[in-house]
Amino acid sequence: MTIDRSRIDEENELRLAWHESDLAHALDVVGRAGVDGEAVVAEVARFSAAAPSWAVGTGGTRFGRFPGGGEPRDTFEKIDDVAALNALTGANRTVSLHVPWDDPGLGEGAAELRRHAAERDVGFDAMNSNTFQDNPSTTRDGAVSYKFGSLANTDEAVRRAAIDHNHYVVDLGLELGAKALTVWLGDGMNHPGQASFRGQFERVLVGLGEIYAHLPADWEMYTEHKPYEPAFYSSVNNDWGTSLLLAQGTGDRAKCLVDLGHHLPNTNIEQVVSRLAMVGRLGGFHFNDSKYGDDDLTVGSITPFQLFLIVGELLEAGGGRMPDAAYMIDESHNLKDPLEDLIQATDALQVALAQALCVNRADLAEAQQANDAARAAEVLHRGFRTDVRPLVAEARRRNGAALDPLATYRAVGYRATTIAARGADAVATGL
Ligand code: LRH
Ligand code: MN
Repeated sequence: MTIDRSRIDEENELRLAWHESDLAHALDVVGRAGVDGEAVVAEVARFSAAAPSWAVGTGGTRFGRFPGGGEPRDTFEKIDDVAALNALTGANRTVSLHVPWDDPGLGEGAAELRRHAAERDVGFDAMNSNTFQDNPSTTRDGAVSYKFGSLANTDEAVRRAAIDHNHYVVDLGLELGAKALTVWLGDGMNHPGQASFRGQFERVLVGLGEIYAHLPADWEMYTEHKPYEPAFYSSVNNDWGTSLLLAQGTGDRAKCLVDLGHHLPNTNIEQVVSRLAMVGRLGGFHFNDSKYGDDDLTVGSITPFQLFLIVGELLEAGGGRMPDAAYMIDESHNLKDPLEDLIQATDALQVALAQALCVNRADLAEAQQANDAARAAEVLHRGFRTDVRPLVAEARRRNGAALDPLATYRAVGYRATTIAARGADAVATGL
């Protein structure tokens, strides 16, 4: 199941004349701000964000889940959908797997999945382990439970099982061609006094050390912080400070992953990004958006200015280009068609990048040096308020993708074909 690229070309053909006049105008507008529009298009075309395997199906909450049908029934079909997504956006070239939700098994299983993905030009991004749910393949068939945590658990047998699971995820990722492991822990407390803050931290640090020791030399490991949920009094890796302590205490190739939804209200996330980049420990991102908690909503749908500022800090860290890091999307699609949501999330990232690239960095630095806050704001907002959509569409077109991916997704009727092939009641594994 893939998207016929000639259909994408046909849809682009319908829009080409408008696009070319819009593009000429956009290049002229940014040129007058001293910004090289062609360089913006090129840098946007270079960008890619991994699709989360756990979000190509419908997500839900504890109050309900409303699958839309035609969802991928296994990891092979999840990769088919990521390939279709990438054909439309040109900017989702990899998938991030979550084990055991995705587990082809070592050996022939992994080799078959790797072939399947390669045939569809989809690579494997950071692998995700899962020691926040009890699953026979991670709990020694129920011999242990993660109810009271995994790496932070006071029970050595539980910690051992969690470390072994992460070793397995690394071994699987190695066979698939991945180059990183993300460790997010649900470990924490629900009740004051339930455990020792220091004890939990020290046990996690030891566990991460044992996982890190198993990493191939060219791999990185990401610690993902989160203030609460599923623990509702404290999480062991609760914020960027703790995540940085864990990464620095584990090894040079241990870095911090910033999930935008894992910050308490009003946290200055762009400053967190600046700090982690400054000390060389910014490993990756889980992009999404939120209004209240870890809502996992569409990237840029609630706080697009914050996203623009975060990307601005990345360009600052990368000398005007996006620094090498694991850019990934982490969303839960409760209402929209998962692929339509991922198309809009990717577009929001491409737009934020183009807007941040349209900020004249020299003018901004000059205004900052002169403590001219009003001018600094003018320079910044000029970038944010530039209509960069033609530049983003051109970047997609140059990647052989769709000028208008959502309209093209609907025009080619991909979801109807998956419902026909997989069934209206086909539901994906995941959250
Ligand atoms: C935790 C999290 C983590 C994943 C999970 C699917 O909230 O962000 O990155 O393992 O979502
Ligand atoms: Mn995440």
